[in-house]
Amino acid sequence: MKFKILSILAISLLISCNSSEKNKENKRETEREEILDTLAYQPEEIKAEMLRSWDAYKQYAWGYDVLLPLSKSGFNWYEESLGISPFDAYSTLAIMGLDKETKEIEEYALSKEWNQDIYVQVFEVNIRILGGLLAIYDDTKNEEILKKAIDFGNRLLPAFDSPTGIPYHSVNLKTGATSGNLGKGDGKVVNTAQAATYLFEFGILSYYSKDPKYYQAAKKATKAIFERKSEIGLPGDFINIETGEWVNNWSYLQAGMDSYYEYLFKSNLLFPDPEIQEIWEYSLEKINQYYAEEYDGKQFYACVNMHSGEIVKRSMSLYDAFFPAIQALHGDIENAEKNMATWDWLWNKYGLLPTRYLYDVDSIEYANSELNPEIIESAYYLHQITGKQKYLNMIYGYWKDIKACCRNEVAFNSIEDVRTMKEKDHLATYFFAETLKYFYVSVVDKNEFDFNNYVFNTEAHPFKKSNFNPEKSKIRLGIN
Ligand code: DMJ
Repeated sequence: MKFKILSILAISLLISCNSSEKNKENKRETEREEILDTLAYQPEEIKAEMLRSWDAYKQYAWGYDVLLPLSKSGFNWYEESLGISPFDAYSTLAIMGLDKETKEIEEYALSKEWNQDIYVQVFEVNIRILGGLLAIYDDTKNEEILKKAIDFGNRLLPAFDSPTGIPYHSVNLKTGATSGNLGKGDGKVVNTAQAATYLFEFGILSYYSKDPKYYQAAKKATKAIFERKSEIGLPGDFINIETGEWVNNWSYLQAGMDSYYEYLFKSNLLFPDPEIQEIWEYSLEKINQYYAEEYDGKQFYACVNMHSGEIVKRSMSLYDAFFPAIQALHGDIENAEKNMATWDWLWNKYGLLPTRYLYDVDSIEYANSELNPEIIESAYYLHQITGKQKYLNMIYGYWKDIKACCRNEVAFNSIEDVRTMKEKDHLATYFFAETLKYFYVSVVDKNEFDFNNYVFNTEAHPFKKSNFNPEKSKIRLGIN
């Protein structure tokens, strides 16, 4: 009897906890609906916040890679600074028409020498520094900047000199020596995103330098991943670049694989390549067949075994929130909207996205949140493509929440734990490149920035489609 009473008590406690959780979520949503009018922001506000944060970087961290906004100091990724933040900030400042600041960065980029005796992560510097340099060139057409981009690209190329054509994890900018020693396993292992997120920047570099070698190296690496797909057509998540063998057999959309898929699609928008187009179509079909699942009435994209397709983990990392944008641009509005609804639900549950959440057990795996842009990016694409006000409303809500939890005396900071909103002394470089850019272009007039005219790299550096002539692309990139 005692046991029965205890069980009833436990069950009712569980029900009441669940329903109070649900009530909390519903309340947040209702609140958001009710105060939407007061949430709308103007582009000037984002511009002012960009300037304020940029000034803080200049004042406290100039010369360093990133700003530490709480201790008001700077931090470097490696033993020597690469000075990354300015490369990421340029294209956002340019869209905002902040000419004095962009001129300063252009001069800074011209003064930069890359002959540094340090090993840098090929993936990260490609999307941020090479992507940033190319965005400066695209905007200014300053040939000296193009020379800097070519010089930087040439310093990355030795990394691709491997038995498979997949780049080593890192390369020494001065000597061209490669090192896999920051990777997993035996030190020659990279994840799929590190292996094959180069088509876009290397394609632009080939186009402007008129030398196909960059695009061809990127394409070889991409095909090396695709050709090693499993018997059911899925790539794995970690590969040995020398043997070409998978060292892990999971497959997913999350960080570690995300931008491999992103570039299969996006590079075609600038440089149509039938081979890559075919790989993308094939891969999308597999994503929908194996990763996608409806769970508890929502659309999720799970981690699966690359050989059997069986679900191995039901999780979502905030990076995979980029995917509704891709689905929408590809034309799969139905799945894009379902997927976006899931991300918005998770944001509303915590008031920010945790880095990783396990949706089957309703639990956070990694609770930090680093001002990442992906959910804003997807809401922006969906608003542009469907014209539905609800997506702009989501963006208004995200801005309100970020201001409430992350705005500090000098700029913005990351969060250690979304459950407590404990602050973290870090401002990632992509906050300048992506997060503030997406907030800005979501509300700015079409005359100032027209979504339809641009394709963004994975770091949100925008490239004008009309700058790239398809016929010239074929010759300059060596596309058959
Ligand atoms: C960015 O550096 C890039 O978008 C990258 O592809 C993964 N995500 C981070 C920001 O979250």
